[in-house]
Amino acid sequence: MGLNMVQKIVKAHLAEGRMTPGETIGIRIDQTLTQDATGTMAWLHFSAIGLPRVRTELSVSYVDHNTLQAGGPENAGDHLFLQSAAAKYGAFFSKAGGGICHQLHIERFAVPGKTLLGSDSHTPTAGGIGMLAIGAGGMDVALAMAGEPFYLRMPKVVRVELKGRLKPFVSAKDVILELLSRLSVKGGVGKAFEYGGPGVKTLTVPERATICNMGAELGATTSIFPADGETYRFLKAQGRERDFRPLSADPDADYDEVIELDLSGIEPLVARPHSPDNVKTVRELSGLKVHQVAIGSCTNSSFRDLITVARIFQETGARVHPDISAAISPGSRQVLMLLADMGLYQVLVSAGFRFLECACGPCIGMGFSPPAGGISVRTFNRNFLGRSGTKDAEVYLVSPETAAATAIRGELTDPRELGVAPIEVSMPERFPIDDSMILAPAVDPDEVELHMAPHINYVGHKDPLPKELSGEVLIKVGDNITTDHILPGGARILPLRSNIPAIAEYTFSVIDPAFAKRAKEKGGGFIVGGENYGQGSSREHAAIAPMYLGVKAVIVKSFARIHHANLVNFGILPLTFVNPEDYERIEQGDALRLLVRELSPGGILTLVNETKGEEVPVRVELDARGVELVRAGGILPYVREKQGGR
Ligand code: MIC
Ligand code: SF4
Repeated sequence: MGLNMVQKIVKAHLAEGRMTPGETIGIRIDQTLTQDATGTMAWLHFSAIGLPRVRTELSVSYVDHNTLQAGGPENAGDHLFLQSAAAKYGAFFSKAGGGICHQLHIERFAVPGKTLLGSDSHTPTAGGIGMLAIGAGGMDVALAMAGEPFYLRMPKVVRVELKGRLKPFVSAKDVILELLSRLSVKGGVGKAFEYGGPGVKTLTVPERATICNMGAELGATTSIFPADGETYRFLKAQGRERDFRPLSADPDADYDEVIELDLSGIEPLVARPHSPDNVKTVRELSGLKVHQVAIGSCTNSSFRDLITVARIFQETGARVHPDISAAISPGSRQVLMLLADMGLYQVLVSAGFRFLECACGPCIGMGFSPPAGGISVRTFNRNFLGRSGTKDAEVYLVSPETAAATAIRGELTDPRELGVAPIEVSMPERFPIDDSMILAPAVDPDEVELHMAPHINYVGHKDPLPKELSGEVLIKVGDNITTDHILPGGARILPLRSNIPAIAEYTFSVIDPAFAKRAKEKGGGFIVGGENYGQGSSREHAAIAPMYLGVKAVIVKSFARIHHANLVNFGILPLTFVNPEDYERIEQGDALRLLVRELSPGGILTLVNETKGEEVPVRVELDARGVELVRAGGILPYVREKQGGR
């Protein structure tokens, strides 16, 4: 039997385990990426592990999230720390304003057939070029930089068979929205999506990257496209043809599931508030009055996307509607330079667009927040409650084509209604290449001192697990709780990412502002939740902050992959209800007690609800390694002990 692409790459990198879906495997990591919002912790962890240099083929530390530097020294202080850590420990450093990590990585570093681990949930964007790219928490990335394998459950592999060709004004964003509408934000959990079929060659690398990017919203472990002639042309235009190696599935490869998608049948789609799978056709919602339009983010800020938007304005001769505030944050300076070289920057500026930095910006609530109750149409990947920085804003996710048409009309508009002739964006023979904002590591690491900005306050683990856990249910939440609910982003909170005691104050602040105070008063306790708990961002702060506040165990119906791994890394016991109905039998404020002396992988424990005088069976969601980690109080003491014991 032949192999699919995921199996091929996993097989070539397998350090431990068997490639059976659901089983824990350890894979060797070739490249890592970190970004500033998660990177400060990742590099603090790396420093705590105590190695002199990274052991990967390539590690890149990007600054793209916290670039607002609004009214305080934290952002800039973090940047200096990251720059010094990269220089000292042997990583490349991409300066603030250079671009969004995923866009830059695909342009300048990604290599087909290799593995990439990134401390950001959209790391699978590099699957667009044929990499096995996975998002993880900062600690897992720090360990990969230390040369440790990355542990995950071998995913089921889903083949998405693409047929036909997209109609004019329908694009990659609509493809992934179509999949989200079919499968939901839980539909990809435990799975990798592998794209194949005759439709693949009709999609350019940036379009493939858009699709892989939002595979994260399906909850998927990763997504991947073949590396073919189109990939070669892209790498050649980046001056990187030497990095090309072909990748495709064997003709007789086996899949756990097959989905067919006829590209020609897809129409412009929109995800309504507050979930990326809340999908309707643009036609159905056409006419919705809009306050702002934002174009950018790691999903849709490539040359292909911004040229398309510019051409729509050029062809129509239109300007941004007077009632709309419209902004563009280009994915990289290369994209910006290309627009300028083609005279299209001029077109967009004259049309009335506000140009923001080449960074994540509004996607993570760093600027351009909508007005109160405002409606914002964005080419981004997440529209979770409060993420834009405005608590009651309504965010709609669309393609660049739909965003352009909406900016022109002032209301949600199907781009086909503009009556513009189809737009073809061809790839330049050669992109404008300028790596001057990417700094190489220091030649002599000993010369470099870590710049510890005064606000940095590191907490990396807790005490070893006691024999019994007891305390109150501090909060009970429903299904699909995101890490944006647990630890929000935004201009006020993001600057605190390297200060755990300070950021912990904001735990659950969007849904329950009293949480942190209560947790501290009660000396910690339990969290109870529903399905897919912790979906979304990879931010390990959503585990570290609860750990700091004394959360002992999280009891839910099911976990999202990255958040689950983060809980384990910081010694919080992850439990699931054996009978999902038992969720109804526990309430906030109930006093719980749990004997954890007998902790075994997948074992069943009896949770005593002292308030109700009832008992509820719960499953230990840990493999053998996880049991060790939680017992030790997190992975840091475990790794230190392991290294010392060698
Ligand atoms: C996001 O899109 O939510 C982020 C911000 O990029 C996060 C990382 C973070 O919280 O720093 C992610 O996707 O992992
Ligand atoms: Fe940045 Fe937004 Fe992409 Fe996250 S989803 S990496 S915040 S652009």
